[in-house]
Amino acid sequence: MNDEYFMKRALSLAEKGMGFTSSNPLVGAVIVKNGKIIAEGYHESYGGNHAEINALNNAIEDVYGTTMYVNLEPCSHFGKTPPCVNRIVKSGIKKVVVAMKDPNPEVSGNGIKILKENGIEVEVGILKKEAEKLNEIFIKYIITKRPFIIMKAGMSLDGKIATRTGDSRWVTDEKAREYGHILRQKVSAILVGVNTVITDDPTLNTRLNKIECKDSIRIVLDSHGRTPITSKVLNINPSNTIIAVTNLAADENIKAFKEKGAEVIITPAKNHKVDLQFLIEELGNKKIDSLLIEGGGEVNFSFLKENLVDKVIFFIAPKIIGGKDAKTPVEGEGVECLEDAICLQDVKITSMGKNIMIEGYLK
Ligand code: AOF
Ligand code: ZN
Repeated sequence: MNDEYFMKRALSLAEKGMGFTSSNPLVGAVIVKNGKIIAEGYHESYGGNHAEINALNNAIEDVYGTTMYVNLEPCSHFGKTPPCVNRIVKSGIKKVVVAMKDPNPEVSGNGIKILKENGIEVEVGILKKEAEKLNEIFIKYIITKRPFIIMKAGMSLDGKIATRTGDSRWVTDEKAREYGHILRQKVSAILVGVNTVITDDPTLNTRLNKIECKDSIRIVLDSHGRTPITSKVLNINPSNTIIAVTNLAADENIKAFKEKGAEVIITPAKNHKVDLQFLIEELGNKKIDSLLIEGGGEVNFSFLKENLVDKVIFFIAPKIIGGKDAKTPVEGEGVECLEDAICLQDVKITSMGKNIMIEGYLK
């Protein structure tokens, strides 16, 4: 059993907090004595104990002289809880192995510095890449105060998200759809266009069998305030819904949305549409650290055009739908030349049941 083994354990503990810690990071910690884990802990929910404190509290033996593995640099600031480094120093832990430095400007190296000043050996960088991936949302949000934006789409082999008549249930298979719900669990908010609400009337809730679910905030892009008053987003848990309109929307519609219990964000109109930059900034101010864009094609293209997307996840099903009028995942006007095509980086391809998942990042 080596450093990587124990850090892997810290990372998988961290993952258990997924969906419950935002806008804070996912953090796990293990304490090792003579090659054996004697304590584990993770950050379970926003505002709660940090992982290091939970691990120390859970120790079944004296932690004096032991090594702690934690996927994020221990904090050095007074936030909602006192600094973890104080507790670590007091506990007599001899060595701390950290996967990555904390990007939070309030910590950013200071935690490591304090540990070292107190004679604790610190090693940084074990499974750094994995740790950064696990906390990609936190890293973007803590630095920019803007949400990490994931665009998700499921399409047929010939690139359609529905038939020409609009039949879209289901293009991808069950496994891919279940992964879609894991993504919903991971983010603070899910965004769709008003046309999706009008045609599909989705609930946009999270449905997972094995784990406890939380429902993300639902955001409808609705420039002219056309969301039907009878729609599910306005009638099932409406306080979890934000309707983003422009100042072109009728006052009585805005009033009706609010009376239903939804929140309304009014943005300036940009070419008769919601000003996405304005909206994203507003969502960041509301501590929404992550957003899953669930299309359609016009909405997807608008986000890409504005350079707002951080990560793209597409599922491809081995089915051929055909039809020049069948919708595709990215519409709008598209790019003119191939050299202007939006290219993904760090691409990962995974088989999922009969489907393929392709994910990658945008600069
Ligand atoms: C967490 N959980 O396990 C660790 C964190 O506002 P606070 O006091 O909860 O502090 C949040 C900051 O603490 C967070 O941005 C990160 O920099 C640091 N570490 N946070 O929520 C944890 N270890
Ligand atoms: Zn802490």
